[in-house]
Amino acid sequence: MRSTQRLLLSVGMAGLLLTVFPAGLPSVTTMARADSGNGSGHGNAGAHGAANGHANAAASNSHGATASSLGALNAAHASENALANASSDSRVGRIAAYRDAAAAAQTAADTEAAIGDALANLDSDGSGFVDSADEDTNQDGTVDPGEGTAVSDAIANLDTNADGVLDQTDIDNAQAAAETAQANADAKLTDAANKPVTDDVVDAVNHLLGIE
Ligand SMILES: [Ca+2]
Ligand SMILES: [Ca+2]
Repeated sequence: MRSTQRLLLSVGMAGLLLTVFPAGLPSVTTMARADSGNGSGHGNAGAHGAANGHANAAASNSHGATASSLGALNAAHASENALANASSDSRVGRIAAYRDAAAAAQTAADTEAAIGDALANLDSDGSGFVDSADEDTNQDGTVDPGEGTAVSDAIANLDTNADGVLDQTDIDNAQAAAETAQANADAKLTDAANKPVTDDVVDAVNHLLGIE
């Protein structure tokens, strides 16, 4: 849905640009670069300035951070294409690196939560941990065909130390991994920013990048 919003915004900007440049529609990449430049600059005149101002106002209204407080992070307005292809040294490239790191952090947090869910829901024999014995989900002494696949899948996907058991050690490992991944994402965002990264700024950038 966020991608759709960004696409609609891009289409709207393209329409405005088209009225100014009827001879040719600027490429998406050109628009993104212009957008990026506007993020750290002032006073762009004409249709582009109006379009960007509108986008910034929308971000500000719904997420508390002003375009000014975002500073260079206004480049998060960049198109998907620009994010995917930007040089890693560029502002948009650094923001793309943050987006990737944030996604990894979310995956790590999801893994930690999934291990907790497995311990809460898949411990069929009440041992306090999940292992192959829990595949006999009704504990009748027989693992029937199709029985216990949730258990075996969980062990296959979530066993952080590959000992065949899901237990507190796996939660601890996953928590540490999630914290490391989040710290990495935080560092990437700081690296992309040129102003203080407040919670409102994080929210606004995440909104622009489709991260929730
Ligand atoms: Ca068990
Ligand atoms: Ca384990």
